[in-house]
Amino acid sequence: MAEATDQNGSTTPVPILRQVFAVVLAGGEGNRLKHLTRWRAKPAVPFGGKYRIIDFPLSNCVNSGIARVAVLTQYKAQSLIRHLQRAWNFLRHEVGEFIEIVPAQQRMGKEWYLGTADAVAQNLDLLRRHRPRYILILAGDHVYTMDYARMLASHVERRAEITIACIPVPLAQASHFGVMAVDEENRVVRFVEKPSQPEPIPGQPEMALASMGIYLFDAEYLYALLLEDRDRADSTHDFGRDLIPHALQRGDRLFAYRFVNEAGKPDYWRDVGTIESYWRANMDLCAIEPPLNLYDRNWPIWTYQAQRPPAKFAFDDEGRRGMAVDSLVSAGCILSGAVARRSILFTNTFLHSYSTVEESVLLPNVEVGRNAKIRRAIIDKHCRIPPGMEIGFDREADRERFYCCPQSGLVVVTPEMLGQSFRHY
Ligand code: ADQ
Ligand code: ADP
Repeated sequence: MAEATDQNGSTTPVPILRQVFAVVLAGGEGNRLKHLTRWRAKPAVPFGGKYRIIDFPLSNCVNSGIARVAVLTQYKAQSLIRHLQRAWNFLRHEVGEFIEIVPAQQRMGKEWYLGTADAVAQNLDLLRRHRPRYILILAGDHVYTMDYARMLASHVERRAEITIACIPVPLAQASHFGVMAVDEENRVVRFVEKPSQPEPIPGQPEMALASMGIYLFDAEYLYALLLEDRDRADSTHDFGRDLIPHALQRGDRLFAYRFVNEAGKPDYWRDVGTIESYWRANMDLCAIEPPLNLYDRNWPIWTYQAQRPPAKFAFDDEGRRGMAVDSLVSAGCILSGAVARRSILFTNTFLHSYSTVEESVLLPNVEVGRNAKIRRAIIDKHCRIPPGMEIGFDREADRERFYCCPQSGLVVVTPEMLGQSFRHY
C-alpha cells in the first residue's frame, strides 16, 4: 500500500483503488457508425433505450471503486460534454472523487491529438498532479460491464508494467483488433495492431486473442514510455500501433488479462463500431436472457434521464391494443393501438394507430405516424415518420431515401433524410 503524507507530516496508507486514475479516450471519430456520428462523438451515441455508450465504461469505473476519472474529448464533443455534465456530476471533489471533462486544447503545441497515446501525453501534467500509482486507459465506446479491480489485482500480482484486457474473437473479424499471443503465464509474447493475417489461438484455429483496448499501466512507467514515444519520428502515437509493440520489443513486463465471467467463459463485450454491431448489441438486450444484464442492482449503469411519465400502452379509438413484446420501452413513450416487437424505444417515442415496429431501434423523440411500418431500422432522434411510410421492406426504395447497409440491408433514417430540419428540443 502506498502512503500519502499530509501537511502535518503524518502518513496514512492509501487504499489501492484510490491509487488508480482512469483515462477514458472519447475523442475518436467513429465514422463507421455513419449518420449516427455525424453530429456527435461515438461515446455519445444513445444505446439501450436510455443510455449513452460512454455510460458503460464510466459506470464500470464507479462500480469498481475507481472514482478519479478524466474523459478526453476531441471530435464533435458538444453532445458528449452536455451528457457528461448532466449525468456524471454526482461524485464529490471534496472526497477526492471526480469525473473531469478534458477538451482537446493544444496544451503542448499547435497539434490536436495525433493518436490515442498523444491524447494522454498532451495531458501528462493533469495526470501527474493527482499522483496516481496506476493509470487505467479505457475506450469510451465499448458496451460491457467489467470489474476493473480484478484486472488491477492481476496486474499487481504479476508485477506487470502493462496489463492488457483481452478476449477471444472469431479469426475472420480479428483484423479489426490488436491481436496478441501469450505464453502459459499469460505474458504477452507478440502483439500486432489490426493484422492482415491474424494469428489464431493455439488449439483454437478459428479464434484469435484480441486486445479490448483497455490497458493498465504503472503510472511512472507510462510517463516514461509516452515521453519516449513523443521523440520517435516514425511513431503514429497510438497505443496499439506504437507503444505496446515498442514496450514488447524492449522485453518489458506485458501481461494479458482474460475477460471471463464467473464460469470462466469469455464475458460480454462489444465494440459497437459499425451500424450492424450497434444494432445487434441493442437487439441482444431484447433476448429473453440478455447476455448483458442491465437489471443487476449490484452493477447499475448510471445515466441522465429526463423526468418523463411512465410508458403507456393504450387502446386506440377503434379498440386496437397498443403493445410491445421482447422490447425495451422507455419513459415517456406512448403506444396507441400500435405494436412493437424486438425493438428498443428510447424516451418519448409515440407510435400511432396501426403502426408496427420490428427489430428496430428508435432513438428519443421519434413519432411514427398511423399505418407506418418499420422493420430492421435505426431511426435517429427527432424523426417524424409520416403516416403509411414503410421502412425496411423494399431495399431499392430504402436505398433511394435513406442509408441502407450494403450487406445486412439495415436502414438508418435521420430527420434530414425525411426532409425535416433539425429541431432543438
Ligand atoms: P480502435 O478502436 O480501432 O482499436 P481507435 O480508433 O484508436 O482504436 O480508438 C480507441 C479509443 O480511443 C476510442 O474510444 C476512440 O474514441 C478514442 N480515440 C481515438 N482517437 C482519439 C484521439 N485523437 N483523442 C482521444 N481519443 C481518441 C483499439 C486498439 C485495438 C483494440 C481495439 C478494441 O487499438 O488494439 O483491439 O481498440 O476495440
Ligand atoms: P444528442 O442526440 O447527441 O444529444 P443532438 O440531437 O442535440 O444531440 O445533436 C448533437 C449536436 O449536433 C447538437 O449540438 C446539435 O446542435 C447538433 N445537430 C444535430 N443535428 C443537427 C442538424 N441536423 N443540423 C445542425 N446541427 C445539428
